[in-house]
Amino acid sequence: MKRKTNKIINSEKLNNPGRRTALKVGLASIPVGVSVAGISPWSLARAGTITSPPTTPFLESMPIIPELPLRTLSDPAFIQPPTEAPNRAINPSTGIPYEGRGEPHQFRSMNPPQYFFAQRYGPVPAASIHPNLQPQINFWGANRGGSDLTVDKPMTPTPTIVTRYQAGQNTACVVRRFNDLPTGAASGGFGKNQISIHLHNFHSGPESDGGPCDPSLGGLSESPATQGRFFFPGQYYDYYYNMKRAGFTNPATPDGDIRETLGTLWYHDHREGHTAENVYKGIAGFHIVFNEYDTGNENTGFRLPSYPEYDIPIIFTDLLIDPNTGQASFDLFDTDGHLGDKYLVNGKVQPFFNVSKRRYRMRLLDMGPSRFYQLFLTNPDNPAQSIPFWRIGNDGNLMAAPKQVNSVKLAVAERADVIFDFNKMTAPGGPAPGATRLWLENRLIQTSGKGPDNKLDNPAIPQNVLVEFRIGEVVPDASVDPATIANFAPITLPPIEAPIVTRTFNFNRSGGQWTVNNLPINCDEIRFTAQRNTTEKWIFSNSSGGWSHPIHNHFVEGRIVSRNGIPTPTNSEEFGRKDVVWLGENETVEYIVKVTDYRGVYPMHCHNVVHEDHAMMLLFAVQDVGDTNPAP
Ligand SMILES: [Cu+2]
Repeated sequence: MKRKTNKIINSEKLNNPGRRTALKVGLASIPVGVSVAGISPWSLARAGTITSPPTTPFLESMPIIPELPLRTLSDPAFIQPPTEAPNRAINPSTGIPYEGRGEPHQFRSMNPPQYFFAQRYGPVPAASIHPNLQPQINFWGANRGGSDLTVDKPMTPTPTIVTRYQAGQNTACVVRRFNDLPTGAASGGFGKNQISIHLHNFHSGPESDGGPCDPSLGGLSESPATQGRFFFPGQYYDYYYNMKRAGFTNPATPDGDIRETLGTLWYHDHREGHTAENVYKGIAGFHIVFNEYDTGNENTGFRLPSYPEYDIPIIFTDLLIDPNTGQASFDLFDTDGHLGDKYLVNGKVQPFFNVSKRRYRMRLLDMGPSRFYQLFLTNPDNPAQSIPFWRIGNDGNLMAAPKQVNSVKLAVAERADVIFDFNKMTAPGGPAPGATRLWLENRLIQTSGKGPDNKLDNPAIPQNVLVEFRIGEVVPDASVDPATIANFAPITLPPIEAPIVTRTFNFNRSGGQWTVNNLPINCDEIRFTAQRNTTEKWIFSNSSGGWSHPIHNHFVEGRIVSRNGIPTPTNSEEFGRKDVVWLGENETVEYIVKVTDYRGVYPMHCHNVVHEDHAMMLLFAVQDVGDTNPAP
């Protein structure tokens, strides 16, 4: 079958050049700091050509990310009431539709929204990320929903959203997101003020998924009159989350299948072609879902450490600071991937964090853009110690049972829920007796955006540290020791059903671009259609040497059933549900998914967001009738 040429994507890319191939010859002779073609010199600084200014670690405390408050419908944010159909009436003060959404909320009448949140996306006021660095003036973020950005200021990471599954109850919510980003070119030379906010791994209808684009909703059109997926300055977009597990349309399970329970999610911009820039600018935050068993209260259910005191979301990225400007720089022309040399952790460079001698749940998230991590706890005063801890979650899921580990590996977008028991670790007979501080450090060496070097650095090198935990006194702890948790039943693994279709996806490089089966994203093309309520086997393959790709598909998570022909061992951290697959060089992974409930268009892509933007992504659909295309 002949494939359509995508004229839109080509002109889009030329208007905001992201192609290294087209321009690298010309750029090579241009010194850093000289503006070309209207592109800020900041955006030209590249890892290897500059080094961030020196910083002294552990000068400031790691911030706790604030929670997004609930609002009532009488709040000014809801002067235009939330509606099932998108509000496409023209706002007389902007001349464009009030709402950017292009489709109605699916299945909303089954669970009408009960809880309402608002957020306004805008520029973050000059933000101190470290006392040795200049305040950052090019960050974007979201506020806590107030209508006055000078009072309720946008922040990054964006506020944590907390919602809940509750069987037998309707806990559905709407998150109204306003785009208050500035019009015109983005400050700093990178970023696109048209946004689409994806709730990573939630079982959402396509209209609330925050996808990159959709052929039926304007493809890549930049006209607010036709575009229905990303929304523009002056518009809002209502995201509806029914807070039901997958399977809720099955009359036998109106609350969904409890085995499909999700917990540690995150949300971020997903605008086609500009995701890396917008996430690097700061549009990323946590969305945590509690439930009847993982309650957020250490006195009930599984008795995991209580939120928010002892359940700490931690999001990290790596920044490159241009010493000439003092600002975070992003190289639009390096499509290998972006690497920084400063770890930014909850918005601060290499902070410390005061903890007590008790158990903490920490939710670790690699927000990219391109770095892979292998995280260890290290006693800087005795680096030879090996300090095990407990992993209880992988991506959005509790694992089958807690697992004691010495490290966790994270590709971009992957999460790990861990339990650090600072009392037991530092007690006599523990792995770090008497330790007064521990470092959370990344020992995985990575020297280019292509992927990690598959080598570990030595322990206790200060620049590898994300955060220093400073250990205080013993305090009461009602949580249970993970060693005593045999499993997380009834949240267990669903059975793997026989696939009706097998499809192969080769993540490779073709024509100077990142591709899936040799094709870059085309926002006007759906590459395959899965049949609703059936199971498929997807084979992810990476035959291009030297590259690693974290593969993510929206809408449904899956099970990694084999890696390089070897069935996933039951004691593997990968033995469970996953929404990101770390696809290393020359690897092949078999992944099983079952698509349920919603109909519509979703993407599959590499979550090295630079690869994603250039353009390792495809669109697929879920409908009542599917196809059997084996190599979409
Ligand atoms: Cu990739």
